[in-house]
Amino acid sequence: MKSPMNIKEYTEGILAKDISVLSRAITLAESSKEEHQQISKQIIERILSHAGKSVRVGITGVPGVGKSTFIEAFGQLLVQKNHSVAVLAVDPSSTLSKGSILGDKTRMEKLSVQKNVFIRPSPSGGSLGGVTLKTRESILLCEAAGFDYILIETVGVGQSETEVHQLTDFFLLLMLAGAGDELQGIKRGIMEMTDGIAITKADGTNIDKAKSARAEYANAIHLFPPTESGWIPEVKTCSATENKGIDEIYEMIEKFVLHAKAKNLFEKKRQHQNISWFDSLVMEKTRAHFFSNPDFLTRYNQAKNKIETNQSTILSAVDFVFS
Ligand SMILES: Nc1nc2c(ncn2[C@@H]2O[C@H](COP(=O)(O)OP(=O)(O)O)[C@@H](O)[C@H]2O)c(=O)[nH]1
Ligand SMILES: [Mg+2]
Repeated sequence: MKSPMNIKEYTEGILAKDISVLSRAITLAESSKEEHQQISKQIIERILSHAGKSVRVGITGVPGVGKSTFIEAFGQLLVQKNHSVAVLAVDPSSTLSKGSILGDKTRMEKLSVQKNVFIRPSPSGGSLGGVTLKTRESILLCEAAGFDYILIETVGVGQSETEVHQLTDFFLLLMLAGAGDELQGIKRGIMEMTDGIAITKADGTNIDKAKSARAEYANAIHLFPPTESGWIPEVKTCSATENKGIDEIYEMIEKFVLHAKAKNLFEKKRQHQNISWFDSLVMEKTRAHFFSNPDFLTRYNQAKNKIETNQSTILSAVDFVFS
């Protein structure tokens, strides 16, 4: 057991970029124990004014597309460019297959031993919404520690992207070049959220396929209305294992950052993000508030029972719960 630290020690440790303190603070933030949450809240209150300066890159795509391998290569490029890098993973499925944490660690072997790099696997347990709340806090803690870039790996399962998108500055979608209809299976919503697309594994016999996929996506992107910011998403190909095209993706993100800064977009986005943070906290509290009320719980259970025994329609059962 490590000796307990007080709030001041936590705060100072984080601001001094002490990785082990940062790591412990994230563990507190992820904990569902009330006492841990209390300490965590106080830490976050204190570091908040130091957060908000990193470039947050969300990296999404179906399992196996190469997210972790891409982060290994991209992270090393960032380090070469003298940036410090924090990597957070948001993968609710990893609670099911505990192996994925191990998988990511081996996939980020070289990156994980670099100075100025911090890699944090997915928080385990909890709902998707819960995971996002925790991820937001982890991001803030990493920002306060002064990381230039925060890379957030999220598995492509629909809901989590939307939530992670809310937390990031640049949303990168990784895609595989498929043999069939390139656009099959891609949810329009995700395409609309992306700031950039990279076709992965553009190496060996896959190069031509990757190039034509790139052309197809580049065309598809023009079918979407331009984003509010005026940024037009770019499509690239890359090979993380051969370290090709990674620098072009870095340039794309840097270009985006310049564009966003010139238009004050970061500030606007952070404001927007704060409101959505506020909203999710209020929602969590509202939920907790209702479910800790015995009368409410009784009506809730009665209503469920009425539905099960066909004594009530769903809609009137809902009315009953709030009656
Ligand atoms: N040929 C090739 N294989 C890759 C590349 N990137 C990843 N892979 C392989 O694809 C598999 C899945 O990669 P991983 O990074 O774990 O994907 P994730 O699930 O999206 O994080 C692994 O076997 C990788 O070695 C690449 O650039 N080229
Ligand atoms: Mg992965």
